[in-house]
Amino acid sequence: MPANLPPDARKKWAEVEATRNPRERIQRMGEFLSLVPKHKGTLKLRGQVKKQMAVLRREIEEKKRKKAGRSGPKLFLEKEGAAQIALVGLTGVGKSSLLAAVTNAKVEVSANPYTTREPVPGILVYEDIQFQIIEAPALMEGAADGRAWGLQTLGVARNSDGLILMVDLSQDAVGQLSVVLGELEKTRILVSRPKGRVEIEKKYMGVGLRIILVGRLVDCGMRDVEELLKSYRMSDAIVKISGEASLNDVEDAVFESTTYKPCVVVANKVDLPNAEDNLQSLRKYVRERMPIIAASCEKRIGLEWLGETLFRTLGIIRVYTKEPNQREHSKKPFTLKKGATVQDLAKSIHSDFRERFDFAKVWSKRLVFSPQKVGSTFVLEDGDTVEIHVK
Ligand SMILES: Nc1nc2c(ncn2[C@@H]2O[C@H](COP(=O)(O)OP(=O)(O)OP(=O)(O)O)[C@@H](O)[C@H]2O)c(=O)[nH]1
Ligand SMILES: [Mg+2]
Repeated sequence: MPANLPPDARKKWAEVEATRNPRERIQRMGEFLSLVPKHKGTLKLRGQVKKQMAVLRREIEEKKRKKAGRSGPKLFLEKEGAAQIALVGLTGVGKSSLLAAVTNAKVEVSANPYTTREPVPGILVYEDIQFQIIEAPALMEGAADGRAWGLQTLGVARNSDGLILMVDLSQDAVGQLSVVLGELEKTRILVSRPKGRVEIEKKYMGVGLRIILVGRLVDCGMRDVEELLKSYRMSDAIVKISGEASLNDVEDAVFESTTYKPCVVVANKVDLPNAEDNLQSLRKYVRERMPIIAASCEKRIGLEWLGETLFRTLGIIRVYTKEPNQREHSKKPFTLKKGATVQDLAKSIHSDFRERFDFAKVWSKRLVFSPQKVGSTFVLEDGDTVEIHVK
């Protein structure tokens, strides 16, 4: 069920959206909350907005501290490489040990709990691409309710392209994973692909509302979607709905509250006693939901699978480009999402390319003849080489 907010609350949310200044945004969010009726149907929504307010407050604090010359914990780290992966788990499971083993990062490994107190990035090289892995300070029960640095860690997770969920096999791994999943769920970070997906891309005034439906609305029609968005004063946006989506999913997208992250589980300390039993229980608990890598950071077991598993789970492809007058393609690939087209590639090379696009030539093992002349809607695959011709 959508939260069914009164019109003045919806109008207020439009004001929140239009406000960039963090302090004013918090103020408007507070005003918004006072207009939201307090019943069960709005519980999740209220929680989500309060969390956003808490994150903004931290951002303000951080800025103040920076001005005063003291450095505090960073909220977000600049993305590097093909994807940013947040490494999360309870304390002592071996997050720093993993970072030290597979990336270039210098981190402190210690048997003392809560050693890592702020996000630490490192680069993992997989074939010809790189993943940025960020060790986030340990999660604990209550993190989503603001305990310790919990919201900061969940913020890092939300901002990432995917997650490594780490557990310690010498302990109750299922229990650890369920705490982590519980905290993620409370902040509406999904770890399994939702049936439907709603993306709202806000546009400038005058563009109008364009709804692209590549799937099915389960409990409403296009009209309802339009009305809902208009009630939030969203009149200029491109809305993409794929799979099976409900009106509630559309409203969630307005608040950008639900997000899906592909996950890989790293079950560490496989060298310790009881690890086999705990691994078996973990496999039963996780089933097909996400891949599990049984590893030992200390004994260097299983770590060689991490790059490939991340690559597969994130669903990315590498595409090489070639200049029309050159023989060799680029050494460094572009990384795109599976299903990306020649046009997506063109866009990521240069914003101009989209309009100036004429045709492309594609070299690929899967084609009977290479190169093949293709149009902008041609779907690319991992390993393809593309030569783009512009008008
Ligand atoms: N036996 C064994 N011990 C490990 C392994 N990996 C890490 N450890 C130990 O586990 C302890 C915690 O490791 P860290 O890497 O600091 O754990 P963390 O998850 O970063 O912990 P915090 O940052 O403190 O939350 C250290 O004493 C490590 O030596 C492993 O594969 N096997
Ligand atoms: Mg650590």
